[in-house]
Formats: sequence, structure tokens, C-alpha cells
Amino acid sequence: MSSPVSLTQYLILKQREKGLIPGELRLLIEVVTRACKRISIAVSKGALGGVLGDNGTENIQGESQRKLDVIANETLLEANEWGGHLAAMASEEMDHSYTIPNRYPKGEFLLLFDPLDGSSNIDANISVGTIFSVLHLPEGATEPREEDFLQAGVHQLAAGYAIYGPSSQLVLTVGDGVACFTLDREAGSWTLTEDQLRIPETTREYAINASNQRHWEPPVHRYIGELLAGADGPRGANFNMRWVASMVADVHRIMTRGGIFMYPRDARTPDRLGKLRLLYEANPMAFIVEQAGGAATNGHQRIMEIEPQALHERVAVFLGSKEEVERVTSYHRDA
Ligand code: AHM
Ligand code: MG
Repeated sequence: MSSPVSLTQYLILKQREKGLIPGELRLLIEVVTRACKRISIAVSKGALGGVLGDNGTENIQGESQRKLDVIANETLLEANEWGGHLAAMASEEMDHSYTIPNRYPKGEFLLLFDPLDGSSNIDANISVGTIFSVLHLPEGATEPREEDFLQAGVHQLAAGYAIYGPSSQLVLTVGDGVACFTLDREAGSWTLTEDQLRIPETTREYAINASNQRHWEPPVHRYIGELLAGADGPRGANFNMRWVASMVADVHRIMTRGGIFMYPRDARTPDRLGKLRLLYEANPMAFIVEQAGGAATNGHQRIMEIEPQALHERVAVFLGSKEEVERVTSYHRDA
């Protein structure tokens, strides 16, 4: 049996053999994923670590923060601020971007993250995760500004998520397919357990919060109505539904066995384009899903081609198995 491949080896091979990632980007990914190991440990301690429950604060989006949201955010900031590879960071949990303090050397990359996605589930011991995305500082920029983060997803250099579930796993793309690593807790390393993940193009499984049905737009009603009609309806097949309400867990299931994930735009808040955040959630997940042969749209256009207007911008999300994403997108076009 060949010896297991660590994340470090995987990245060095990508750097050396394919010239895909510069050394500084490799170091950046190593630091981010090392922080994810720490978050994994904190999450796994649960009640024994005193990390459950509310933090008593709210983020800029008016959502109450869990203690673990704050711990995960601090862990990522501390791990990444001093290494010299970053110009600035932006987080779902912080009002503004975070420029690397002057006491540390600065680099050319921008890091964006949702430190603990699905954190409303944490007290129920349901899988949560960290989502991250890496961009290059725009050409000519010296002092990073908030606008520098407003780049379409097609400019991402790397994206990944760590899922803290029965095992902790890291799913990563540097634009050359998608690899999955599992945390070997004894060795303390992310170990490659699957390379070149592919999402099946067809699926009979979907994920949506159906309690919002009365607020959906007509194309979503039409699409879900057809799925619910099953073998007796126009699709002539039965579909199964799953909703964890933790995007990393729902997307990870799709990466594993296919499916379509939807968080459509919602009439409850017409001024908002959706619930999920473009820069911290939708773009990195869209990059991963596309690299695995899937598709990701907001119902009208490819998510990765949207030009962001604000750091905490929200977006409608349809992603996963290509055929279903294309179908629901075509229903939006028809409407
Ligand atoms: P969070 O980043 O604050 O955890 O919010 C995002 C989460 C996603 O993980 C999940 O898909 C969605 O919110 C669930 O929303 P709902 O509770 O409306 O079903
Ligand atoms: Mg989130």
C-alpha cells in the first residue's frame, strides 16, 4: 500500500509539477488549514470546552453570534496575520475588512472567510464548517482597501471548506479539480482521501428550506412543484429531499453523491438578493462545485461572474449537479 499523501505533499506537487501555485499561496493555504485544525478541536470539545451557546453579540448582518463564531474568527485572524503572505482579510463576522497590522510584513493575497458556517446548529451537535476564498490584491494596489475585495469569483485563486462532522474533512481547489482530505487526529495532518472529486451530472436529490415556500418566486415554485409531483408529474421520477441547514454539510453531501442545493431569493426581504453571502459562501462553493463538474448560478447568471458591489452582499444560490442547476436556471429565464 502506498503511503498516505499529506496536504503539504499535495500542495508541493501542485507547485512543482504543475507550476500551479506560487510558494506564497501554498504557505497561505497551509496556514488557513492549520487554523481549521484548531477550530475542529474547539468544535469537538463541545460542552466540555465551554464553547457552546450565544456570545451575546451580533454581527453586521444582525445575526446573533455564537461563542464558536467568535473563537473561529479569532483563530483565523491570529493564524494568518503575521505570516507575511496576506494584504488583508474579510470575514462574515466582521463589519469591515482587516488590514494586516504594520508590525507584520505584508503580502499580495486577500483572504475571505465564513469562520463557522451553520453555527446556529452547533448546540445540537450538527456538522458545521469553515469556508474560505483567496484573491490576489488588484494590480497596482499598495494599501488594501475594502473595494479590493469586490472581485468576481472567477478571479479566485483557491477556495475550500473544512467540515467538522463525524470526521473533519477539508475540500480544496486551486483551480485544478477538487481534492478531499481527512484530518488524521493522531498524526495531526490533513491526509488526502479523494482526488479529482466529481459531482454526478444527474441527481434525484434536492436541498431547500421548504418552510419558505410561500415567499419563493414563480420559477422556484414551478421547479419544486415538479419535483414534488414525483413519478406522476412531468419529471416522471421520484425525488428525495434533504436539508441540514448548514451549507457546508449540504454541499458536502452533494460533493459526495450529487444533488442540488438551493437558497433562492426571498420575498420577505425584497431588498436582499438572497440569504447567503456572495463573497464568503457562494463564490468559494461555486468555484469548488464547478471544479468538480457541477454548476452554480443565482437563477440568472453564473455566480462566479457576478461583479460584487459590497463586502457583505447576498445572493440567491442554485448549485450542484449540472442538469438540475441548468433546469432551474432555465425556468428563471422562461419567467
Ligand atoms: P451562517 O453563515 O450564519 O451559519 O448562515 C448560513 C446558513 C447556511 O449554512 C445554511 O444553508 C442556511 O444558513 C440555513 O438557513 P435557514 O436556517 O434559513 O434554513
Ligand atoms: Mg455561513
